[in-house]
Amino acid sequence: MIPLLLASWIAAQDAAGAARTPRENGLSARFYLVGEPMDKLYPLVSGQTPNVSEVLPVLDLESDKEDTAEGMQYTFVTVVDGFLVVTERGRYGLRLVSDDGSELRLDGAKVIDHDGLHATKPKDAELALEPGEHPLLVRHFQSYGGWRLALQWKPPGAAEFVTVPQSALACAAGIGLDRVPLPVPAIALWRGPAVPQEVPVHVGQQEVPALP
Ligand SMILES: [Ca+2]
Repeated sequence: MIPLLLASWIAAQDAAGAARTPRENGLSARFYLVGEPMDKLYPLVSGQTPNVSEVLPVLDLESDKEDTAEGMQYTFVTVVDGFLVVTERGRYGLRLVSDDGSELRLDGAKVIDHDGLHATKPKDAELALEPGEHPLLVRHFQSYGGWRLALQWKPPGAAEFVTVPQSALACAAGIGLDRVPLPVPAIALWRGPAVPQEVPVHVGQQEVPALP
């Protein structure tokens, strides 16, 4: 009984949220020039302006064919967020392909931990998903050499992983408009002994509390 009530409440909240914030298909991506080597994902000190902010139709970036982060390709942090839009209940394979490290959070939980310095390689998870919008956050860092960041999935019944299509991605409408001229001062990473903050999640122009 309680799970049913909880599911109804969550569905109502989802519906209310969808009504409040206009959506467009795609994901919000923000790139932050770092200017120093990194060996893992570090939280960003909050309140910093990204060097590039745009809405991507799909997440399938590669250094050799993308100029999204041109001029800052050596060391940068990428934050991508929005929603995974599921129309069919079932078990979904999710895959992050990255160079260097990355992680995927879905519905507030870290579902793929692909952190650390590494060349392009995949890491997978399999989740049971209900229909609806699932808040999604991808963090990524690039520290020299080539770079890559892609989000793929294997919906129920599919045989292979494919790039998550634009129709299954959503973000708040009208947020991919900032483009800050380079060069700008390098951003600050949090290197304190504890991690008191996380990368803020942007939904529209609103900065919402960090995910657990
Ligand atoms: Ca690299």
